[in-house]
Amino acid sequence: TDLFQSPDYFMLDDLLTEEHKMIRESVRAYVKKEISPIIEDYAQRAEFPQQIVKQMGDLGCFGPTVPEQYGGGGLDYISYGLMMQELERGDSGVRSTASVQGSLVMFPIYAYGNEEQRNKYLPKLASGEWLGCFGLTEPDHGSNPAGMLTNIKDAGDHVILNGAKMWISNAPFAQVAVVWARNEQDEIRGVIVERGMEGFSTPTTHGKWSLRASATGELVFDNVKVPKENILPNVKGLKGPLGCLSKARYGIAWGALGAAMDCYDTALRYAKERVQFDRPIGGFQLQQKKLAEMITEITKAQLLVWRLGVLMNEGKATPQQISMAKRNSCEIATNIARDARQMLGGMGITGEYSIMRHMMNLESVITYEGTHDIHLLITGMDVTGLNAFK
Ligand code: TGC
Ligand code: FAD
Repeated sequence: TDLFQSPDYFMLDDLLTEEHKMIRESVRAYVKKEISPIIEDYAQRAEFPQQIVKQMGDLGCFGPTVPEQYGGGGLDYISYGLMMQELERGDSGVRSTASVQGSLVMFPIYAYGNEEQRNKYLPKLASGEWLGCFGLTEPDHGSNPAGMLTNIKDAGDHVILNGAKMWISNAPFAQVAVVWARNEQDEIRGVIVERGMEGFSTPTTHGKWSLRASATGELVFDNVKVPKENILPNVKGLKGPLGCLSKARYGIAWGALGAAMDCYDTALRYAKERVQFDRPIGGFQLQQKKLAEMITEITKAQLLVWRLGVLMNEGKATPQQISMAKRNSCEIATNIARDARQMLGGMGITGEYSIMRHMMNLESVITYEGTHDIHLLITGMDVTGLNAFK
């Protein structure tokens, strides 16, 4: 086929079912047809391609692990991982849109919501009719969300929401926001805020050099009256938002590999074609070292995320394992993108090739959903039993 090459050095396809491979092919074909031809242009213009929301909904990229009765895919975690891998092969911002919608908006409504909330929101989010966003980070509380200031106060049949969230993916276009706020009992609660509620605004964040094709914004709450029926009843405390992050970080562990694969494929093809000193640059040992290390790291990471997917399916994956995989994939993908970019020489800095865009995008991916440092400290705490945060 003329679809993208998929590095598979250790025949990992043998570990996938026919259904997994079909899902991967369909998302790969979608990316090839609808994303790759347009994405560079949108990124250059720093514009969000709004049409992808409905397209990804139709394809089943939103909430693939949510049960079918709510519009989800009823699929396993390997399927979800493969979808994220293929979307991020196109662009990390496209994968971001899907991560937020599925893991950070649909998952909490499914896992912590009641039946009315599930029925009201999930089918419209799954189909892409509505776009959602997730508000945890605040201007003064990023890595340490436990310190959040955004708050709700009881006012009879509703609560009054005040505060602000920052760096929120999808915010400028979202109809629905899952927002984490502190109540008067000092508990962190999830509330569903809808566009149009008085006092709620979503100013766009401009000037990003990364994830330019993804819309980022603030969420500002100025005495917003939120009906009590919009509070997620079944979770209290930071484990609510952190539980969502576990699902999204898992998807990113697969997704960042997609970006790495695209950089590797591009550099490999270029190295075989580009002639300097009368031979293809791929014949030089220095370039071979880069390519050999890329495929080695991709292969190791593929095994790690596949195993993590099996543990997720069995309900045995720990947040610490997810942190390690997210961190490792981001680490290798950023290194691969940088090396691949150098292999293309001057061409590597242009939009003719996807590498520079991936490289810049990955600076967000290595920062959001917990920074590289935070994930390292989670592993450090796990192996030593000593908490470096407190
Ligand atoms: P800590 O005391 O460790 O934990 C509080 C409670 O939460 C539980 N827990 C988890 N549960 C599920 N999954 C996880 N990953 C969990 N991690 C912790 C924990 O067991 C405890 O439960 P309980 O029952 O005892 O109350 O909390 P801490 O305040 O010490 O925080 C630790 C730390 C630093 C690891 C945490 O704050 C953290 O992960 N910080 C990073 C913040 C972060 O990742 N923000 C992401 C914002 S969202 C985003 O970036 C979206 S980008 C999406 C896109 O565009 O793709
Ligand atoms: P800070 O927490 O201020 O960290 C600054 C530096 O200090 C980092 O290097 C960090 O590693 C380091 N540091 C912090 N604490 C420690 C420590 N204890 N030990 C050692 N080093 C430490 N958030 C959402 O809620 N929803 C979203 O949809 C969302 N989308 C995003 C999209 C983009 C494009 C970006 C860039 C961010 C997004 N975020 C989102 C926010 C993201 O999760 C935060 O940026 C991230 O958690 C880090 O917080 P911060 O930016 O405040 O950095």
